[in-house]
Amino acid sequence: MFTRTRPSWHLPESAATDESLFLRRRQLIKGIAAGPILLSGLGLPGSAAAEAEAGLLPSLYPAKRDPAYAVERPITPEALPTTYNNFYEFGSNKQIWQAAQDLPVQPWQVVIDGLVDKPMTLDAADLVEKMPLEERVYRHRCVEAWSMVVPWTGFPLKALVDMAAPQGSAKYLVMQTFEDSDVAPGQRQFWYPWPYIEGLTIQEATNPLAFLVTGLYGKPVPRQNGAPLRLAIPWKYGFKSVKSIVRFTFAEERPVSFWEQIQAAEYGFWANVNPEVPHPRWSQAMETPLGSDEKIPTKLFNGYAEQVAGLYAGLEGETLYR
Ligand SMILES: Nc1nc2c(c(=O)[nH]1)N[C@H]1C(S)=C(S)[C@@H](COP(=O)(O)O)O[C@H]1N2
Ligand SMILES: [Mo]
Repeated sequence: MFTRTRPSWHLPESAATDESLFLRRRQLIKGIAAGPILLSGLGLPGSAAAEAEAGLLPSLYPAKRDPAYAVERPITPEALPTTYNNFYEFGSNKQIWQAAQDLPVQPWQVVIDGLVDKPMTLDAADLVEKMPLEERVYRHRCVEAWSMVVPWTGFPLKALVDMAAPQGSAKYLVMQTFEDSDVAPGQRQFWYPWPYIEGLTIQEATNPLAFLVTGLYGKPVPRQNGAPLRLAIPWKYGFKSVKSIVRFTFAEERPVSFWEQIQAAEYGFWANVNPEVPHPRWSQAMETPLGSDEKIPTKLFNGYAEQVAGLYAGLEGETLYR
């Protein structure tokens, strides 16, 4: 008889030793981690390597930085966030950046549907060209207790919401990652509930901080970081920032997101960063910036309380911080 043996469900814990050793090693080699050198070592044919380098619409970068979004900590060196990733579609470890180069990003169809007056299907390139691109430096705090500070390029998610014209009954925005197990070997692991989806309330999605990312470090966003279009929702744990989005659906019902389907007791819908609410298996009080072995205090709403705390007034009965 065929029995399904399920692995133990969890995001790998950001555990101290292995992880910080790895991070320091990355820092040591960052001098050689310049894209073209490593890409030429991938055995990609010349044109594929060039396309992998270029990404979507390279002529739009760099975009002007918006000084309203600044972080007092230093920006993480580019070689780290581009070589240390969570992208389970390409594998359940952090070393997936080369595997992700197989993802074709052009053309890339985006569907906007559900409870909207203007459902549409359009190419990501056409969408991005319509939108007001700017650069913002944001903090990013993974639920595993590592963090980074990166300059994303993109546009407010609100611009997409406004374009779609949601109906009064729409309460949630659901975002879905591509599905293609030919290029994404992780999606052959049938025990995961593919496709990856995430959701926000419409109020969250239209908060000025909610950002749709098209670029990183003044260039098109690399595939391993969620090309050609990913979310950056800096006051929530990193798993809410869904990558490589193909569908935006406006819904009345709250979605059950990817990680919540896997382990609801550990990864909830709200997932707001709070140093005082531990993960069931580890503390969230401190975080390790990528590239360092120091631990720094985590901030309520990841440092964005002033902009977002008001979104949760009256919701104190909910599990807001997991
Ligand atoms: N589709 C998809 N989106 C995803 C993930 C994923 O595995 N698949 N991982 C999430 C997690 S846990 C984090 S911390 C961030 C990591 O983004 P980065 O690799 O650009 O740092 O992406 C989030 N978005
Ligand atoms: Mo994460």
